Amino acid sequence: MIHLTVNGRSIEVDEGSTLLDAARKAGVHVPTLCHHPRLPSRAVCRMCLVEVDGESRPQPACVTPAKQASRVTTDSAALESFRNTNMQWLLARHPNDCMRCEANGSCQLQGLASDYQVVNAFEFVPRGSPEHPERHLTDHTSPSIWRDLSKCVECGLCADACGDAGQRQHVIGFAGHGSDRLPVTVFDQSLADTNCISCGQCTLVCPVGALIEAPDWHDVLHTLDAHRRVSAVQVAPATRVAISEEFGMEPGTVSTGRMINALRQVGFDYVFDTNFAADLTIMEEGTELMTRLKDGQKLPLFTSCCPGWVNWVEINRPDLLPHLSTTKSPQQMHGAMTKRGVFASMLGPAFASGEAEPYVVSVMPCTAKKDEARRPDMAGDVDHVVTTRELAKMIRARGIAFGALPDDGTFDNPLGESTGAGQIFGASGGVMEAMVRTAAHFLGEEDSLPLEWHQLRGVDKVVKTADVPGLGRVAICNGIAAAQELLEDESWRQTFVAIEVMACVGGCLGGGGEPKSMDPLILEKRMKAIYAIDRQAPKRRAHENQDVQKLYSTQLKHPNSPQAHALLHTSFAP
Ligand code: HC1
Ligand code: SF4
Repeated sequence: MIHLTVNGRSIEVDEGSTLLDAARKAGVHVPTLCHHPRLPSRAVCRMCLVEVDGESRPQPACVTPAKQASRVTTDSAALESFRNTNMQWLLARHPNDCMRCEANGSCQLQGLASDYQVVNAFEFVPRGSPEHPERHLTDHTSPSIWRDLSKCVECGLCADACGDAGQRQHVIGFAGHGSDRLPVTVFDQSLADTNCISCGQCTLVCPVGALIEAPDWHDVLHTLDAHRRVSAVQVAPATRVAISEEFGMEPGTVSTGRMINALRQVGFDYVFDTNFAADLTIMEEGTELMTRLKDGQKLPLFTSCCPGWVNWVEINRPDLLPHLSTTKSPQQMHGAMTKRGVFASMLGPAFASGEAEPYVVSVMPCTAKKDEARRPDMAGDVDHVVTTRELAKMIRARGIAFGALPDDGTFDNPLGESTGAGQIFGASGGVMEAMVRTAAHFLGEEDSLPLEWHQLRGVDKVVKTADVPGLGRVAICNGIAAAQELLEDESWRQTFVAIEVMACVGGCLGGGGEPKSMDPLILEKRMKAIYAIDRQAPKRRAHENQDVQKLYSTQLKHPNSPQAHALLHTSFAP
């Protein structure tokens, strides 16, 4: 252990800790703008400079190792004055449009400007460069991610989140020097023309509003206010947990009932559960796996409910497309059932015939779901996708006191009933665990195989595997970097029967549309909550969902039937 003092407070930290870790442990706030607990520190913003006895110059706390018996000062008059001047320089290059910015209220620069009561004394010099007048600072070409480099503070976190420390996509990298330096795409292309997979991890770490999810929430509120169509919303498994964080609750707090009540107050006529369609996905995908096993074809089967992963395959490895399950994702299945299936029939003949259509919105922890909803094969299943962060904005815009709502709302039916299997879709390994539970049933091994598969759980950025008696070996790629690692060795072809890939580490609970968090344990906390919901569920296997079974007996006949294929399956193209 290392013993040191921070502002006179004695503190003990582990070997390898930084001065920033020590300050935080001592309960001392040191400002940062370019630091994120899940990425390497670059020490570029200089906001975290601290004084260390014996050092002639201030040191950046985020990269300076804590040393035995150090005496550290974080709040001297000289440091405060330096930070204030630093902020003035940053603000001199930042547009002053906070009121209209999507990051308003969550922007770290805005927070620091307020903390340091900065009165901007320097002349405003916009970003971009006279040398590169052609450089596009704003880019709205992607259906998932918007960029506005005029707001960039050059922290580099987006480049790291997209690079080797994160998604290994390298879509964003720095170009230019001095005042011209900006994180741009290769050849300064529009995001839609790059190999961006829409995962949104860059938006999770951007401390300002330079990278955000393409905002759809304004359109949703306007559409609801027009009251022209029957409206329905579906909510993803991971959202009911993370939404709590947006309203100051402890990470891992489950807010299912509160969220349902809030969605009704926002103005939706029907509130449904994506988990219902996750159970349905298991019936379709599990049956598809059984058929492929019987035919010995196109194995291993890759899951296809993560649109970031599907994008990656289409862009980088189209040869793998035959291995992707043709089953639509739960979001798209749910949309199809709402627009053209059981819910439309319930609304009456005009809806059943397609003459009238309900307005369908989904709330997802994922930015790539926006792009998925626009895929040509499935366009129209879902009208608008909003992220967990956007849902919080909608709730605030409506003046709803989320924390004061009772946690007692219930989903509408049909399309609202679900099992614990649908819930665990929100965590890395959950889709496979749900599939294994139902495959055991298909194989007549339900009593002999375990319900819980702990080998498949966890948020570490690795490939997880398990041997399932009667089925074979299965794998989980926790994050797109883990998938690339698995594919580097051709043995995956012979080793596995089924492989789950989620593009974001942790699965959907770590999705690019989730609340931004500086808690290093945030993924673990959300994951625990997701498995707790499953443990408490009265039914925990997808095939036990009575409404799903009813759907088969009335409309879809049986899993993978022609009727099911028409509504619940899709195709992929390079
Ligand atoms: Fe997901 Fe899924 S689990 S992809 O992460 O298969 O986004 O939560 O809704 O569609 O169910 C996301 C989450 C989500 C789908 C389901
Ligand atoms: Fe990279 Fe994902 Fe951001 Fe695209 S969305 S730029 S792939 S981190």
